[in-house]
Amino acid sequence: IVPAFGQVPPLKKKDHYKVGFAQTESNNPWRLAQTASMKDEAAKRGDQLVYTDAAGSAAKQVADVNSMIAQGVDFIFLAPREEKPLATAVLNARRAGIPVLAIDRDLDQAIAKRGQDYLAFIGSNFIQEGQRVGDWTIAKTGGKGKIIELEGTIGSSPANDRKKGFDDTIKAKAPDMVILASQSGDFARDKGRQVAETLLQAHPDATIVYAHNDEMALGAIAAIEAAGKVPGKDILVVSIDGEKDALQAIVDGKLGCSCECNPRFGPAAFDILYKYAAGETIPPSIINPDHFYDASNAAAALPTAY
Ligand code: GYE
Repeated sequence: IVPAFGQVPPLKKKDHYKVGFAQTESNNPWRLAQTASMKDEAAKRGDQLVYTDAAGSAAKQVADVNSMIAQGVDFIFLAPREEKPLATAVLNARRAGIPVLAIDRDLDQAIAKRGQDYLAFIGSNFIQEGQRVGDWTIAKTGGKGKIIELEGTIGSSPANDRKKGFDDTIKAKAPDMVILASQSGDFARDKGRQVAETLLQAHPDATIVYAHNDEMALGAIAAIEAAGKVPGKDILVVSIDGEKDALQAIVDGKLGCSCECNPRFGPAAFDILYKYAAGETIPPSIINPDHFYDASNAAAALPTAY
């Protein structure tokens, strides 16, 4: 039975499921921790997991979702690389009668709607993450500084929202701060280093780097050091995620802060699947609480970091 448009497909109650997990890429510790958490949870519950890695390509990820549909999975966990192309893939799943849960990144609501075309989104409040880093930076600098912003993957919900949260906070609360330049480093360490290198050369007066994730912040720290400057002294670096390398960089004084964004989705994501099958109502947006790390607590968080 194909459900009417605007209705999430039902899920039969079973002990074990064949589920798909469409990962976006695997080139950093955050993604590896997320994949491990999903695989561990599937194994714990005795569910069969069809795992795909889109290797940083939205087109491949669309094909991955289509292949899961063809293989007749019961349910799809999707970590969508970009908001628009993957929203279209979600509509294919809905037409095939397969419920989808968006994990960690969300989809374009003009194309596919939470609670109608797909079951729900579970992840962080990215606007709030940007706001929290903005507030911390203003407090740390007394509201003064010239900022270089390293954006995440173009067209992804965390890049859009982390930019909005931070930029709006600076605009509203710190009239003496300016964002000199803002460019995508694709959430990757290498790309972050390259973009930071170019932007630091073009703007030698920069005093702050805001990166949308730790990988790019670590790339920026390398670029700052290569330029003969001292991260944490000449240039304050701030970011998001809370990876082990980033917590260590905070302990070492090179990174100012990192707002947590937890990658360990397995237990909560599978809970949602089983609750939905049991007939429970699933809220369309499920927001993970985030910790916040700086010099006051980074060392204590290191032992359990990824
Ligand atoms: O912050 C980043 C990863 O989508 C929330 O993607 C996630 C982000 C995370 O590549 O490091």
